Amino acid sequence: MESYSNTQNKSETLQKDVLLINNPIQTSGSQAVINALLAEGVTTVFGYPGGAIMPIYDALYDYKDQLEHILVRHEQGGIHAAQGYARTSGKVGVAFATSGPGATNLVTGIADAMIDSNPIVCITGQVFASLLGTDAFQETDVINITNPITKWNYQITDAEEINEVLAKAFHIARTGRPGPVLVDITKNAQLQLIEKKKYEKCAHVRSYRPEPEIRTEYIKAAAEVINQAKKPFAIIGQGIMLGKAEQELKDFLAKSGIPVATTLMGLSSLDTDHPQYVGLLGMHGNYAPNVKTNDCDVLIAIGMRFDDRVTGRLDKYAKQAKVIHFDIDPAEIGKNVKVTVPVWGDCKKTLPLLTNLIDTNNHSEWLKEFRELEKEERTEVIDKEFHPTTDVMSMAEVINTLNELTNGEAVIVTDVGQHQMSACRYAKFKDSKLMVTSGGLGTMGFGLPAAIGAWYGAPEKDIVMVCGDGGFQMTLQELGTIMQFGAKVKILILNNSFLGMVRQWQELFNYKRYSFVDITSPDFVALAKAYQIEGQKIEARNELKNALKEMLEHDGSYLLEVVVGKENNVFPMVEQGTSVSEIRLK
Ligand SMILES: Cc1ncc(C[n+]2csc(CCOP(=O)(O)OP(=O)(O)O)c2C)c(N)n1
Repeated sequence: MESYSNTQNKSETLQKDVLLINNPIQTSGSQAVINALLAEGVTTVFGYPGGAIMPIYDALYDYKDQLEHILVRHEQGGIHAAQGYARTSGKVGVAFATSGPGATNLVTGIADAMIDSNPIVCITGQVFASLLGTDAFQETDVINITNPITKWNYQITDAEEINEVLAKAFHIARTGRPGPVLVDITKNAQLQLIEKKKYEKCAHVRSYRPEPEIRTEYIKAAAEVINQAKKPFAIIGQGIMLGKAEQELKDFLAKSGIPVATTLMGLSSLDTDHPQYVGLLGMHGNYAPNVKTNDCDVLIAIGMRFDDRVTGRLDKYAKQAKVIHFDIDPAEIGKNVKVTVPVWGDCKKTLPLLTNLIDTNNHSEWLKEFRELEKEERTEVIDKEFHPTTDVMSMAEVINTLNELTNGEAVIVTDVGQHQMSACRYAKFKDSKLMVTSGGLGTMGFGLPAAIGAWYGAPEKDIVMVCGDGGFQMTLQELGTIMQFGAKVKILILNNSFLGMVRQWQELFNYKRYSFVDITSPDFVALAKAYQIEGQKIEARNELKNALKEMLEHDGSYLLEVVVGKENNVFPMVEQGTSVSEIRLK
């Protein structure tokens, strides 16, 4: 613990804070922080205290009823939980951490939130302003560390800035293309007494334009291209959900009759049983949408960013097609793929404008071409995975059985690896915001804490966290958070006793030289029990359905470990360096 030599006398501070609660004139910086959060409608914060953020925690003490604080077991867990919360609730997730190691423990989650466009506000404590730059105890330059991985960050050294900066932070995190913002507050600013001022929400920041101006001439151009297309294909990303444009998408699809696929991050923006839905794009996505990307004449990309896992080899990506790209972030348009018609703007506004201008159409013959390829994937891959001839279970059959029980209504949270690809390929979704996964960064250890946050964001839903035996061991300490606060998370560990995804690559590309991918695990069920969480382990197929049922019906968190094939691979696969139409079925 740091020395208090730089702080005021402890009991003096305490007395002052107690007096401040009902003081109509004065407030402390810390209380201003709490007031700002309440004014922004924050109800849940995920965090971990420490010396440099103690005044904020002290102020929080008096607001326990209005502001729920979930004490995670590691700051990385705190930010992943805030991400999960943001993803299922559509609101800004908030994470607290202390200076130094607390702040650096947030870094992975901040990078993850940045690349996956999660609206997050991180508040970190910092050493006294007078000590900045002196290598003070637990001092780290979190502003420079997080500069490239935040949408905006700022260090407050004077409490007078708190209202304005936090208002700006929430505005920037949630508007335009959402992202993480970090506000670092020195301890003197937290303790500083200031005059009470009304908190004004921010609606505008100079030189920050969250929404580019909509250019109707480009929407007209897009409509013309679509109206002439014989084989148009829509590919959608998370932008649909971030823009709350699910209905606008459905209207566009209904009128246009165009087949549609999603990216990993776009999963659940559309019912997986939608008649025009043709599957998942990307390295382990479905066969038809990958192949047809290189066959369509018009590619309509909406709220997605042509990630390399989606495009495969860029110089062989959709070269035959005219590309129309809808995005709120102009920097994404033309970044990876040359665009014929750029449509800047919020797709909630641009999509209806487009729908008005397009002809009513029916592309049933073109859709049939997707369905033909789908049949191939079904016989070559899916049927074999759903009904293996071996005794040992496949990941796919576990997810398929889960679908029968959840009916596409559960939130599926994943960790990273083969199980993630399997869950994303096979999970069914009937509603929006039901898929929570680490897409852009691929962060192992994301699953468990994100699932905790997902439950706080949507406590009325079943939260099923699908995880590998490797990734679970990265953040399993968050079982303690579940135990203490009672989040209801169904933990489904698909145990192949390997770091499966890396093993798959070593098998396919490194001549089966399995270099350090063999991983032993503890007794997961006993571990869960140590945290007062019920669970069981199964190995036999005939136990699967009942075990999943028991897990789902259990009132509270539950851990189910399913032993799956050690050397099963996830197919199809677009090998790195190959084109999407060269996707391998086996
Ligand atoms: C923090 C982090 N470290 C390393 C990796 C590289 N990596 C990707 S998948 C994977 C294996 C995951 O193994 P497991 O959690 O058992 O899941 P499986 O692939 O077997 O389903 C690894 C090591 C990563 N994505 N994230």
